[in-house]
Amino acid sequence: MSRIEKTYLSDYQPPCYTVVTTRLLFKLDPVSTEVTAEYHIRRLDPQATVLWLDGEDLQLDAVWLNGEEVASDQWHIACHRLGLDCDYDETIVKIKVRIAPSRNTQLQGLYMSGNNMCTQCEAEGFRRIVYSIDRPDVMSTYDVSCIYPINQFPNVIAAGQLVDQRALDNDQAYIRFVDNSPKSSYLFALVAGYFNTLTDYFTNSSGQRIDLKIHLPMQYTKDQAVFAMSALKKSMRWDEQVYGCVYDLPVYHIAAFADFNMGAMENKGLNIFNTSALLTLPGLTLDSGYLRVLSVVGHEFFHHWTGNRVGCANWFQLSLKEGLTTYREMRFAQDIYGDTARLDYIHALTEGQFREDRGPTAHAVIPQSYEKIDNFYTATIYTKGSEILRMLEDIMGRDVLDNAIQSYLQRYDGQATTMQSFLGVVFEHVNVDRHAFETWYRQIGTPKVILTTDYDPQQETLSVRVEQLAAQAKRQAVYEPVLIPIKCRLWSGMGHVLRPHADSVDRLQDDGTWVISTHSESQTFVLTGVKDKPIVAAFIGLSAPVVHHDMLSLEERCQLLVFESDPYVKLAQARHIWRSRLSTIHSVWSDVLTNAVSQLLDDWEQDPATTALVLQLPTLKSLQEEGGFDFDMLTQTHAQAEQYLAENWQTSWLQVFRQITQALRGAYQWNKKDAGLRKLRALALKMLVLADAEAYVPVACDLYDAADNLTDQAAAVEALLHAPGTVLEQCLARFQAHAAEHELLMDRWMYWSAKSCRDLDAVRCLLQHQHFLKFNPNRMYAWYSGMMDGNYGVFHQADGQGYVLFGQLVSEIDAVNPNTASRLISALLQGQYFDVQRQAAMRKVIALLLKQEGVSTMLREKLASVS
Ligand code: B3K
Ligand code: ZN
Repeated sequence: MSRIEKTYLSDYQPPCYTVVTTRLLFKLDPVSTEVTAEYHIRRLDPQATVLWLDGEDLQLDAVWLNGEEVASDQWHIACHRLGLDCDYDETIVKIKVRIAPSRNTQLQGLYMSGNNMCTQCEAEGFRRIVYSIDRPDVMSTYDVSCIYPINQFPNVIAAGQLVDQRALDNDQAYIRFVDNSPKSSYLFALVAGYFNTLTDYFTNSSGQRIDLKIHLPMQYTKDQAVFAMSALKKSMRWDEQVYGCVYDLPVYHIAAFADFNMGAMENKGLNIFNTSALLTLPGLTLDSGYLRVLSVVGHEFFHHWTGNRVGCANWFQLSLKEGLTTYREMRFAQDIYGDTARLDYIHALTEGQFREDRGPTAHAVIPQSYEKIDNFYTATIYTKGSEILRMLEDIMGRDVLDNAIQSYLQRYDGQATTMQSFLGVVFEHVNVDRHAFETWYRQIGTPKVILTTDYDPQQETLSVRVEQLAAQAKRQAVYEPVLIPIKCRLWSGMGHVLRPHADSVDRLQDDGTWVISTHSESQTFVLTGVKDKPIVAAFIGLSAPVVHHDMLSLEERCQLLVFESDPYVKLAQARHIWRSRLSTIHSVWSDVLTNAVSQLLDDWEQDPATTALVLQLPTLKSLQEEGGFDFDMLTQTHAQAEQYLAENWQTSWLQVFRQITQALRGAYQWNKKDAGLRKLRALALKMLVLADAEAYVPVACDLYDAADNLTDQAAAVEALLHAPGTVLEQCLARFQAHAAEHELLMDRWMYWSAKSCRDLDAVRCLLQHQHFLKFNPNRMYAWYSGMMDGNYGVFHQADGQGYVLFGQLVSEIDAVNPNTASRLISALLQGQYFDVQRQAAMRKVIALLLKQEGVSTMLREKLASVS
């Protein structure tokens, strides 16, 4: 078994030695690459006499200390560390190792993606390239040389200034890059291969020209990078305008590969992307995919300041760069695409982060310990970290927060720092209860807020009582109140906005919204000047990362569905309605709900995207994993409710379908308006096929045939998932035939194939398919999402065989790539929401996996969270 020690925040010590300069020489060869590192080491702690260097999966060839070779019997290698006696204030340490990129299936360190070579060093991948002080608070300059076979790798790129390049004998070549601004080792990057390069430039606000280059492996045409390039330029301009963050290196490289553990990596001057987060074409990319590319390109660019220039002192501070950068990314997406972009972040919070908080791997935004930090690139660190900051907008206004962020960046430029330093600057700008705000970072779990209101028509006052407690009371014995802004709007029963007196609330706006903020366990606010009995639309825009309850009647909820313009409030109310109706033993439907659905469908043109989201039942997975359902019962009621929704409004769905089809004539364009229309039309088509397959399966097939884009093809396939017979199979076979051209289309095919398996035998069969590539994270996530989005019932079949099959698969993937295995396993960690029989079956598989020889530390840390 691999190493099991934990790292604790309380044990953090600054480094004893630091690295001033790093010189690297690579002799690139996929089978055996020789890496020589020469470090100028400076002692920081005068007491230190042993220099410890991190290393993993390295073959150590030689070590020199101040020019003298150190005999191998003088090396101390233990627990992935090399110790060298080093009683000097300044030392030159040189180390030669060998690594095998072609056998590196973990995709951490230097590895092959097809015939190309690339790196991934965050969080601890640099130590898989060469022995190093691999921690974020050690920052060094980099001088990187490569000797490489020119025919195999015509393009070799590292960050920094290209200072030398020449041909050598024997078809070898030499290249050298110098990066004189110090960076942490996790930001090191190198790529080598045969690339198609899209070039452009950007003139920064100081008038300096920045060359922009997107490098794609040869099988991808440059047009697939055009959208990403424009997104990059938009991000650069936006960051200058909003935060005054100017990019001042002469060149910005992006390279993309099909084998990558996550979306992208912000290596300074040389971002590396997963092709899935960079390439776009209408026939390749869903509408949601375009928004993702815009956001991820922005995110990685914004790291240039929040992360790279101002870094983290240790990995416990991860949210300092990831929460803050996600916040900046969200602002950018909203500014460029429009307010509906916010819904994706809300979804990531309510479906991803809240689920994490309810499960066994719940952790604080600043965790106290970890075994593998790679397990902590989570929704909590990213999304909750971002949402905590976003709250300050509702309390103080966006400008104040923007100024605070700018001051922080100016003050800490060039340093690796902590969340405390950041908050120190923030509190110079904002006047809120610091303790109650900081508790957000320390406390594990989602707060629950209960709102009760009392209207006094004589006094025209509305009392709003706010109570906060832990959402998972059983898991959180002690709950400390946090600072919570609640943004609201009041509606009369006739659909008019009611404005309270401005002095009884904070930040009363023209649109009738206002804010109350609390940091007490319970507090009552009295609003004056409320002229009519109001319906409170609360937590507009999800103004705090909490679950919230109110005492509205079904009728009031339905009124909000119709009156309120904020998509989050609509969605939250719809979700509440579906959830409570699906859990009643009575019929799901009632007159008020029926009327609201009819009205929403009549008024669909007001906001097609939100109408689609509101009229879509929450998924089985999301309902079940919130607790309170008998799974078998839920599966039945869910299907019945959906069927009724389809049949009872068949005429409306048809009308919507026809009108939108009319509106969408013309070639595909990605914009908010068309994307919203396509989203609602997709739902309408699915409903029509559910209502009358015989009549509408041909309509779906026609849409598939006529589609000039993947989004409409997806609408047809998703509708055909509900069709009887073999029509779906035929459609997928056609899709597969042209998907062979592009692995991202093959991922889509895998997603739909997983979704359409009707039993475990079909799943087994798919696992044997030649395109079921266990070493490729994208393919595995595609299969997994297909299972979880559309085949949840087969995965959770009562005899537990789905879990057994899944356990075997995860174990095989773990042997290849622990990162992927550790992400997939989360499906098995939600046993608490299932019946005893299913829980026991999941536990059995977990126990078996834990006992397996060679289980990775990453996977074991996750498995151990439930045992
Ligand atoms: N910083 C990287 C994620 C690295 C994940 C390491 N396991 C991407 C990002 O957040 O921008
Ligand atoms: Zn990031």
